[in-house]
Amino acid sequence: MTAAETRYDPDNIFARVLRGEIPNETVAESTHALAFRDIRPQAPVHVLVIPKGPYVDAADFGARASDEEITDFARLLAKVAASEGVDPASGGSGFRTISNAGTHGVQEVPHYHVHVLGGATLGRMLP
Ligand code: DGP
Repeated sequence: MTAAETRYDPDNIFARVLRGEIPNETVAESTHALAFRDIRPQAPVHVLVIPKGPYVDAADFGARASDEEITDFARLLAKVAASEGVDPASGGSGFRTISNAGTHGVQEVPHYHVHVLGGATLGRMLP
């Protein structure tokens, strides 16, 4: 096992969601990814998109996932933005994606996930 693989905790909350041990409100699913509603929504639309594979964060996913997994993940995220009605390309008013990593990123769940937030004007986080 590589160092990156051993860094992954197979008992983290989203691994347990993927195993069906914790219920979730699924929004969409693909071969390699799952999208479900955040348990503590910070906006009217707050969906988490996660890969089914054991990746800790965006850098780990980008370094170790296959091209097929990465494409599948991006396509599912696009599908969620459209189905949640927030994708500007299909008449939505827009959305934000956030992915926290590590201590400074204040990542709570150590399984890579992207927050898709929308449904209201969001506060600016960057200058
Ligand atoms: P973060 O790791 O800081 O990017 O945020 C993790 C998010 O996961 C946080 O917004 C709350 C959400 N969350 C934590 N536990 C659960 C859970 O059991 N189910 C769902 N649907 N969301 C969860």
